[in-house]
Amino acid sequence: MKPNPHTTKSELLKAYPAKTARKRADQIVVNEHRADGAVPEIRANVRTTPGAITQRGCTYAGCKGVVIGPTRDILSITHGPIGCGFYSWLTRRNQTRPEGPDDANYITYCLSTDMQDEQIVFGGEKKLRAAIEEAYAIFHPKVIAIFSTCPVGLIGDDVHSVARDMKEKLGINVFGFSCEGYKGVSQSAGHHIANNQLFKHVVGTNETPRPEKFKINMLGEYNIGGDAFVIEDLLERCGITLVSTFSGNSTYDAFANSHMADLNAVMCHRSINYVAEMMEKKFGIPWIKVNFVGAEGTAKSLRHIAQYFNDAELTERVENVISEEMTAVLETQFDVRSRCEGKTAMLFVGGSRAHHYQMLFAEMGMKTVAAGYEFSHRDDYEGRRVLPSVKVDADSRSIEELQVVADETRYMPRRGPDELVQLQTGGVEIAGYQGMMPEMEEGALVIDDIYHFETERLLEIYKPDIFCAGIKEKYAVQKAGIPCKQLHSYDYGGPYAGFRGAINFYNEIDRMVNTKVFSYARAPWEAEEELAEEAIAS
Ligand code: CFM
Repeated sequence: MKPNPHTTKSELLKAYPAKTARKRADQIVVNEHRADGAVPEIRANVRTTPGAITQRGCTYAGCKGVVIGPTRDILSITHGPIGCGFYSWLTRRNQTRPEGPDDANYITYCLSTDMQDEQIVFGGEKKLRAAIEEAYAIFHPKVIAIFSTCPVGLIGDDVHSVARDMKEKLGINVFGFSCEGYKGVSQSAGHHIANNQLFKHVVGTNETPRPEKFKINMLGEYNIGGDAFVIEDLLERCGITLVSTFSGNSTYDAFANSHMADLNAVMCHRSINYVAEMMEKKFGIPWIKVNFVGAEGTAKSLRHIAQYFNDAELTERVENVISEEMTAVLETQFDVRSRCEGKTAMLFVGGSRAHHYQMLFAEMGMKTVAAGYEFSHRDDYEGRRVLPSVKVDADSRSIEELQVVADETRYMPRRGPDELVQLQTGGVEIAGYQGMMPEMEEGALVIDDIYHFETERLLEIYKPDIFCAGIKEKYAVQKAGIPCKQLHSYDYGGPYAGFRGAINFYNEIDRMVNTKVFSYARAPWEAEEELAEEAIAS
């Protein structure tokens, strides 16, 4: 029998003390669409209850690991105890492809100031200066970024003044991030801080003109498992120039030159919408939401880019690429549907994939019965139309909101107001994102920042055919007899973006949901019980 989402919600809440349950109730929502298309309000981007096991990461992780980390030629130095650097070293599967042996690639390195008790007591700026000089002498990078960990904020080291001095002394770009782990309620704060500094210190600092006709930036695509390579290939075949990607397979110079593009295509809205908004204000570059996860989403995104440029030849090339790819996609879809149709999935991951990957499951005939983000905001759940009513609390207020105005000489609206209206009527939404909930089924459970206790209860109640999360959840889920697909790192798989990626995903999920291996698994104590029963019986 299909579990009732309302009863499930009360079941989850009844384990908590009254006050916690009251607050938590607003973060666990049954998706019910109203006639005007609106969805229920969800509480999001708030502190995790102390004592709960959350899936979330910290602000430093969102800044250093997520947004800046994938850029190969920015030399990143973690200012703090060695653990923060070490545990953020190569743990995200962002791939990069240097253009030749001389192209800088620092991703494989882990640089840290290795703060000790002495620095905690007497300050760490001296050690930071020395570290920057040492790193410069070894690598001669064109840019150095400094990332603050919790103790840096607690003792009051001024990484920004160190960066300014070093910039002058070394003659290269050096800038710092006040991305102390505790700065926000999750890694989401780190995204915002990274966006701000990239915008202040990098975007628009390289004026090399770009002669190409159809120039875009891809925002919020981080090349996990090679996704960006697939997208790059598709765009190239369509004749669309990728000026920069924020920040999968990216370089510093591409960011610096990114204001030369005529369109920003936003993939992960949560992590990078700030750069999109600021580039629109300062340079006049419109942005649209795209989604290259799922064959249908990929086709739609390519078509929207073509509509934006409104060029017959481009449109024809895009249509050709789509039809070249779709034959193989449909063949695999047909095949996997025979085994996967009607199976159920749960997705609890990050700030955009819990939405995007539902499309891939739908293409396989699978149903998403519950989903949620770790750290997204209400607009990622309910759509940007709720933005005016989002309450800004003290935690969000501590993150700088840059005041951006049109650039005196470089502001150039890429499309006139009439053209923008025309695009909207043609189905290309400018600066819009509908969010996850409007696209989810009626009665599906939506849970923000899911706590581990709730994960275990959901598995018992719903027994989904697959659960998607990360490494921290994986083995607990599999011990419950349910396969777990990591949607952060893709386990060892991928790419899953684009048409080719969709085929990869269909095949892997088909294999996972149809394997019998988990039903054979016995915990040692279960085996002992069985032996004891057998002994009694004989
Ligand atoms: Fe954006 Fe990401 Fe995600 Fe994210 Fe992330 Fe990631 Fe993610 Mo892990 S930027 S919000 S902070 S799509 S690292 S590539 S998989 S939680 S859903």
